Formats: sequence, C-alpha cells, structure tokens
Amino acid sequence: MLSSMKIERVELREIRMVMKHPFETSFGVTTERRIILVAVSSGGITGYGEVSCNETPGYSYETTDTAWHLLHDFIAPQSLGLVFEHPKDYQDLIKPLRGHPFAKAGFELALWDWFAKAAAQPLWRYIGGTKTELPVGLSVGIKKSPEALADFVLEQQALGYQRIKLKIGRGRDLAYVAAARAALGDFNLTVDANSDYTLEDTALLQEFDQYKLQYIEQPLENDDIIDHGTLAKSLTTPLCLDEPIHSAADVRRALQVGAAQVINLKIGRVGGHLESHKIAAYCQANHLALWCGGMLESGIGRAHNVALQTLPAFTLASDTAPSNRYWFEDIIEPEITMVGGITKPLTGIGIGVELRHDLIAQLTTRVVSF
Ligand code: OSB
Ligand code: MG
Repeated sequence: MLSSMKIERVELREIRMVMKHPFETSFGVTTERRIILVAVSSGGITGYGEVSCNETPGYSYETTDTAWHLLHDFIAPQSLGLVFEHPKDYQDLIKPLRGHPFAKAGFELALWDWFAKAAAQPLWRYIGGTKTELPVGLSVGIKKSPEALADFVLEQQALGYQRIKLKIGRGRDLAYVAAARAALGDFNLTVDANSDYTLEDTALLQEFDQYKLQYIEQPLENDDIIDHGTLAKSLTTPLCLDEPIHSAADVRRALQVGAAQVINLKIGRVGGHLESHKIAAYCQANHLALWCGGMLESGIGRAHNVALQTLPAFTLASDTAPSNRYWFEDIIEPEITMVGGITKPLTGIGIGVELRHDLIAQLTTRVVSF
C-alpha cells in the first residue's frame, strides 16, 4: 500500500461519444459529447477523472476547449514531480488559477481515484460514504410537444426512476408540466429552467405552484443567489439551486437569503470531491435537502458521482441514470445499472470500474502525455 504519490505521468485524452438521443435544454441541444479524460499515474497505479463541462458555454463559461487549455497549459505540466500525501494537497497547485472548476475537478477526481486505489479501498468507502442504496432520478430534455413528453415520461416512470425532472424554458413550460403531471399522477416531479427566467416572470413562475412540484431548479440567472431569495418568498414550491453554487460558502449565502431549500451538487461545478464533501457536510448540518446532479457524463464521471452520493448528506434522488440511458456502449466495465430505481455503490477499488481501453482508443480525437 502506498500512502503518498509523486506525479510521474499525466495523460489528457479527448473522446467523442455520440448520444443515443439528442438532449435539449433551455440553452441548446447536445447530440454528441466531447469529454476530456484525465489519467494520473504514480508507483504503478493510475487514477482516472473526467471533465464534465459542456462543449459550448451555455451551462457555464467553461467548455471542453477551455478545460483542455487549463489542463494542458497549466495544471498537467505544473503537477509533474509534485508529491501529494492526500488529494487535498492538490489545492496548493490550483490556488493561483482563478475560476475553471470543471477543468480543476477533472484532475482532482483522478487523484481521489489514485488514493483510494493506493489504500486498496472503494472510493466511496475512502471518502466515508455509508449509503448502499442510492435513489435515481431522471432528467428529461425538452420534447417536441407536451403530448410527446407525456408519452416519454410514462415510459420512463415504468423503468423505476424515483423522480423525473423536466427541462423547461420560456414558452416551453406550463403546458409541458401540466401534461407530465397528468400522465404521472402522484409522483416526484421537478422542473429545471437552467436560468431562462428573471424576477419579472414571477407571476408565470407562481403558476407552477399548482402542479405540486418537489422543487423548481434554477429558474433565474446563472450567477444569481439574491433574486432567488426574493422569488422564494412568492412561491410555495421549494427552490433548488444548481449553476451559482461553487462552494460551501455559496450554500451558506443561499441559506442566509432563503434562496434554496434544496441543493444540486455537481462535482465538476464545485471543483472536485474536496469541496463536494464540504458542501455535503454543510447541507447535513443545516438540514438542507441535497442530491447529486449530472452533466451527461461517461461512466468515469458517473462512477465518481455514485461514490459521492454514498455520503449520508444526500437525501433526494440524484441524476445518475444508468449508462444505457445516454450511451449505446459506455466506456467502463461494468456499466452503471439501476434496479427498481436504485443504483448501488461499486465494489471494486477506486472508482470501482475497469476502463474499456480499446473502445476509448476508437473514440479518441486527441491525446497528450506529460
Ligand atoms: O442543469 O442539470 C443540469 C446536463 C447538462 C447541463 C446541465 C444539466 C444537465 C442535466 C443532465 O440535467 C442530467 C444527467 O446527466 O443525467
Ligand atoms: Mg440543473
């Protein structure tokens, strides 16, 4: 067992994965993912991470290309030869680099996988996870019509998902929610606007209250917390924040102004596992509902998401749909699966999955080693 690492080799690899179905949100349609895989090696062990930001600056200012720039020109070359005793030691390396949490997280995730493997433990055990049955929710992209949405959600509900979240946007909102609610009956239903509204839309957003949603996710601007606090006072439906939460301090601010009763935690958006664990601890101490969001990740990112959700702070169904929801073939073995709306932590050491290196080689569009 190794207890410290000296970074000997870093590999950055971009792969392209065609999605089974286009995924539409208020900021655009995704048909193909461009994903950066980060591999960090030391002492015969390799840890794997994934950069999960989008290809376009629609969800966050980061893109696959800006993340490649950060990793290729700063993080990877500067990491070589450094000695880490714990994944948190990486914070010294990235401290001078402003912003870009998704890029930073790609590397940080690889370190956590490495340290868990070096300790011969599954990552979820290594981080102190305890939950062994993880409830799964589904995120549904915007469909052609309310009728098409109603058919789709009924089909998906039958697969066992414990919650369904509808992507909505201006002009593609209330009629869709009404159709989904009528189809699903009494079931955990939520909406995610990805920042498509402003406070001027308060009267429209109040109309959502009649559909008894579990929560409304990120109705207002992507970097706003304050206006969400104002909006919350006009709604009976709880609000969930996604885009503006980058740290435990942001969760504290949201709580201070009453902007959220629910937090969507995405590992990439907060810069990695370390900040994720701080957010989880803060939510648990302050009785805020918490779940793990997704970014249409490949199996590597999903395996990290599954490990994170085993922390006891996670109270609601997370967006960790099984591999076959988005992919014809995932790049991991075994794939992420769901039975009866539950996924289980992976039993192997580290992230708990093997990489399908032949498939990954076929999907690769660029690769650089340091
Ligand atoms: O807001 O949660 C979001 C995908 C891309 C960008 C933003 C979001 C999403 C999702 C995907 O909802 C959920 C998933 O990975 O299953
Ligand atoms: Mg969201």
